[in-house]
Parts: sequence; structure tokens; C-alpha cells
Amino acid sequence: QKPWPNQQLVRFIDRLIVEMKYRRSETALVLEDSPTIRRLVAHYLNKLGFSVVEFSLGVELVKYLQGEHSVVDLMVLDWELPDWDGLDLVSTIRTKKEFAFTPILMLTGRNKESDIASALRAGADDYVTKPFKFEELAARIQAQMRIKRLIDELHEKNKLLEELALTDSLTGLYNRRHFDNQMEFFWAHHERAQHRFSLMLIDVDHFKSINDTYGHATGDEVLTILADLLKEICRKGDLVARFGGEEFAMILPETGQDEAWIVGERLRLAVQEYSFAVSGKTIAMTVSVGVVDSDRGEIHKFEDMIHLADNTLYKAKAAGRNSALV
Ligand code: GH3
Ligand code: MG
Ligand code: MG
Ligand code: MG
Ligand code: MG
Repeated sequence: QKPWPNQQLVRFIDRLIVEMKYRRSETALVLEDSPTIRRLVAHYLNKLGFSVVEFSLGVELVKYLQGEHSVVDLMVLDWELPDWDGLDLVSTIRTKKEFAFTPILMLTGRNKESDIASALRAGADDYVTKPFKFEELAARIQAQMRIKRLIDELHEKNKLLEELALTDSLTGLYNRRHFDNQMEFFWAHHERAQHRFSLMLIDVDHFKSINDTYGHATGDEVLTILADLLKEICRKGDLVARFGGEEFAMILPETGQDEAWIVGERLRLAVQEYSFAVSGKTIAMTVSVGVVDSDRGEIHKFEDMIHLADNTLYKAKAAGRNSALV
């Protein structure tokens, strides 16, 4: 029914697709200096559905882990290696945040109880002694992967929730909460390092009459289209938010108010020229814009800046609307 896709839903689906792709090709790393055992383990892991990367030296594995796009789902590590002590290697891997919960299984000829305990203390999740039975190795790996997949899922959901908490549900723009946080951040940065920035407030002219004429649902869709237009017009690095109702805000980093005004004027003209097409009707509307920059003397906290921009916007309204003022 809606001509404009719900951006949040689109993002959610994109992410699920990424997750499914990722699910299909779980990667296991095998570090083992004996070629015979390494190949055997790699063969078994393949049978379990992993794509396997093999290493015979600790340095090779560490180099791989430092690589940019290394997604690792499981590591099977030998203890005794030509170049590295397996326990030390495990502790080293665990210090890296992205591998804090990656399942690590030690596969080693050492089978004293004290060895097992120290391996687990160093950060290994499980321990299998050589010679090993495939059945046991497979069962232990599956137990680790159950936890690993749950952790990944929780991470994924958490990221999504964090993103939703910043997002306005109607337009997909940043919401007021995130806008306020960003304003505070930019203001602090300005005070500390004299980084100038501008704030622009945008309010739809006579929006009430659009609601009255076409209905609230159409009004909602007009706001969504306007939000997309704002995102299109702003520059890379600018932050666009829904300030409230039919009001929007834009933060323009490293931008003085004259330059910001040019953006505001361009925006005002673009809205004026635009035909908002909703369910077969084309609706025309205009916006008023108030611009202020952080160098203005009367600003002592970020709220002052919002207040000033709001005053300027009010003047633009009083001057007859469809205008951008500094
Ligand atoms: P002006 O700003 O030019 O002074 O007039 P206006 O009619 O735009 O201003 P006013 O502040 O009186 O009304 C704003 C209207 O915007 C009233 C409110 O119902 C409507 N509005 C606010 N939020 C939403 C929304 O999320 N969806 C819809 N459809 N309307 C909204
Ligand atoms: Mg060895
Ligand atoms: Mg308003
Ligand atoms: Mg108003
Ligand atoms: Mg208005």
C-alpha cells in the first residue's frame, strides 16, 4: 500500500540475508604442525560443513587473525608448535575483543589433568587429546557451535536494537534523542577545539492544512518523502534528524552559517519544486528554514543553539514562510 518502503524493514531484511550467507559458510581454522593430523582434522571439519583454513605455524594464524575481513567461527589449535607455545597463543588470541567468544578447541598429545586445566584457564573452551575419535571431536565442536551461534544472534539483535533506538520509526531518519546527543557532542567538540558547525531547523509550512485536506495517513507519507529528499540534498557527513512532528534538523559539521544558509536555500527551493506524489495525488508544499552556527557569541550550551535556530525559523515564518534565514 505504501509507495515508499519502510527503510527500517529493508535494513532488517538486508541484515538477515547477510546473516544467512554467513551461516552457510562457517569458517574453521586448524593450526597443527603435523601435516597428517592437520589434513585429517581439516577433512573432518569439512564433513561437518566448515570451510577450513589450515596453518602449521602460530605466526601464520596470528597474521590471518590480524587480517581485515577474517570471520572466524571456530579454531582448533595444537599445543606444541615449532614457533609458539599453544597456551600462550590462546591467551594472546583472547586479548583481542573480536575473538573473545570464538570457540577454541585444543587438540593435543598432552593429556595430564593439570594440562587440561591450564589450557582451559588460558582461554580454551574445550580440550581433546590425541589420538582422538572423530565422533567425540564432532560432538564437542557441535556443543561449542550451539553457544557460538546463540552469541552471534544476540549480538545481531543487540546491534539492531541499538540502531532502532536512534531511529525515527516513521521516516527512518535519526530521532530527537540521537540528535540531542550529537548536538551535545558537536558543541563539546566546538568548545574544546573550536570546530565550527551549523544547525538548520526545517519546518513544513501550513502542514496542518495538508492533514486537513488529504488526511493524516497521507500527511505521514508526505513526511517520509520529505525525509528522503532531505537526505538526498544534504552533504556527506551532515546529520539529518526528525526534530519532532513536521520539523526536521540538520547538523552541518565544519560549516559556517553563510555556507549552511546556501544549503538551506537549496533545500527550500528543492521542496518548492518537488511534487509530493501520494496515492495518485500530487501535493505541493513549502518549508521554512532557520540557520545558526556555533560561533555566535550568545551560545553557551547546545540548547542555546537550538533555541536560536528556532527563533530564526520563527522569523522566517513571520516573514511569509517559504524562506530560509540566518
Ligand atoms: P506553520 O508551521 O506554517 O506555522 O503551520 P503548520 O500547520 O505546519 O504548524 P502547526 O505547528 O500549527 O501544525 C503542525 C501540524 O503537523 C499539526 C500536526 O497535526 C501535524 N503533525 C505533526 N506530526 C505529524 C505526523 O507525524 N504526521 C502527520 N500526518 N501530521 C503531523
Ligand atoms: Mg604439534
Ligand atoms: Mg512545526
Ligand atoms: Mg508550529
Ligand atoms: Mg509547520
